[in-house]
Amino acid sequence: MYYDPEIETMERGRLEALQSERLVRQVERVYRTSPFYRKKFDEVGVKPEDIKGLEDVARLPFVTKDELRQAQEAEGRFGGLACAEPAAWRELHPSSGTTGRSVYTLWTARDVEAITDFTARLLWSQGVRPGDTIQNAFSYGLWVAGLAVHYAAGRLGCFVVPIGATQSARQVDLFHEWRPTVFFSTPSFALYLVEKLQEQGVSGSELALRIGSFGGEAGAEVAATRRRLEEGLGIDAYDIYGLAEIGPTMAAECQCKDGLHWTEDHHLIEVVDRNTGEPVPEGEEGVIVITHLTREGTPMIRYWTNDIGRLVKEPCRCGRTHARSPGGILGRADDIIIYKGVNFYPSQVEDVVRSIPEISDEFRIRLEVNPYGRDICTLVAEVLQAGSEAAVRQKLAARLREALGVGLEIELVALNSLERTAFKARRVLDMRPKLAS
Ligand code: DLL
Repeated sequence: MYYDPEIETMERGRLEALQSERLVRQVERVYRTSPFYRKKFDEVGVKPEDIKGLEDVARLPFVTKDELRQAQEAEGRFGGLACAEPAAWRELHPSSGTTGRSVYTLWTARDVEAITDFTARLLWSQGVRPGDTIQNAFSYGLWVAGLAVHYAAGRLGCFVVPIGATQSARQVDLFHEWRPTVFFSTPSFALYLVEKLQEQGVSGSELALRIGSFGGEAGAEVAATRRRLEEGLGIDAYDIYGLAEIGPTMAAECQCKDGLHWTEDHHLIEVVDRNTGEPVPEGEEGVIVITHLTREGTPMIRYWTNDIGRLVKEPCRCGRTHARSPGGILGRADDIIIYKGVNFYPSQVEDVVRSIPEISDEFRIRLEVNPYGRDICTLVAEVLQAGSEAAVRQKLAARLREALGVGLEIELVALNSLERTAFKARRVLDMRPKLAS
C-alpha cells in the first residue's frame, strides 16, 4: 500500500516536530553558507536563533522569482544562493525562462537522492509498481520533470521508454508496439495524442495503459479534462505538481484522487493571502509558499510560487497524513481573469469546454479592449462538425454563464485551426494594451 509507511502515515504531531527540527537546521545552514540569505535576513533583523520552530516561520521574508533573477543577474551563476561546495554539485536546472531570464537552481548528490526517493513514493501512491513500463513524455534535459520521473522509475524497478516531450506520431506508435502501462506528460500533450488515436479509430481500452500522470500545467484535476483523458487513454488519470525553483515533484494525487498530497517531510507548505502575505485559515484559497526543509544546493526559504491553492491537514482516506491541496492548483495569481466585475480562472473555462462533446479539447481565451475602451473576453473554440455552429454556440454560452457567472463572447473556428503542443499550452491571449508602470 505504501512505499515508505513510516514517513507517509506519520502521526501529524510527529511530522510537524520533524519539520520543525529540519526548518531550524535549514535556516541556520542557509544563513551560514549563503550570502543571499544572510543579506535578506539581516535586512529584516532576523537571526537564525530567532527561528525555534514552525511557529516562527512567518518571521522570515518571502523569496520571489524576480528577486532570484536580480541576484543572479547582478552576481552571476547562482547569485549567492548556492549552499554546497562545488564538489557536491551534480545537476544544473534553470527554469524555462518563458517569463524572463531563467533562474538557475542546483541539485547536489543528496538532493538527487532525495528527489528520486520522494518521486518514487508519489508514483507508488498512484499505483505504479515494479514491472510497469513507463512511457515518459515529460521533457528531459534542463526541465526538471523528465529526469525526476526517470530516476524514480528506475528506483521502483520499472522499464522506461524515455521519449520526452516530442514526436506525437512516435508516441502513438510506441503505445501500440511497446504497450506501456504508465504514461507521463502534460495534460495538453496527452489530449493531443488522444486526438491522434481517435483519428486512427483506436479507443483507450485497446491500449495497455493503466495509469496516466499529468503535470506541468492544470488539467488532471479539472473534472471534464480528467474524464476526457481517462476515456481517451483507458486509464486512471492523476495530477502531479512541481516547479523549477523548488523541484520536479513536490506533490501528487494518490489513488483516492482527493487533491495533491504534499511531501511534507521535505517541503513546508504555507498558504497565504495574495495581497497581505498573511496566512489564511486552513482550507481557504491563497498563494502557496514553499520552504525546502532538506534541499542542499539552492534551498528556497518561503518561496512565493504565485500558484493558488488550498491546504487541508486531515488525513486522506488512503491513510497518508501529509497535507493535501484539494482540487490541485487552481491557477496562478497572475492568471485570474477579471471580466465585468467577475473573477475566474482559465481552468473553469477549460472545464466547460471539455464538457461539451461537439467541440475539440483545444481553445483560447482572448482578452482585448474594443474601440470604445470596453473589455472584451472571447472564447475561441473548434467545432467538430461544420453546420452545428448555431446549436454549439447556444450550449456553450449557457454553460459558460452558469459556470462563471458572466457571459463571454464566442468565436467558433474549424477543427485543427488552433495549434497543439507537446509541452504546456498558452491558452490565454492577452491583447490588451500594457499599462506603463
Ligand atoms: O512544470 C515542473 C513539472 C512538470 C512538475 C511536470 C510536475 C510535472 P516549471 O516549468 O517551472 O516546472 O513550471 C512550474 O507550472 O508554478 C504551476 O504554475 C504550473 N504547474 C506545474 N504543475 C502543475 C499542476 C514544471 N499539476 C509552474 N497543476 C507552476 C497546475 C501546474 N499547475
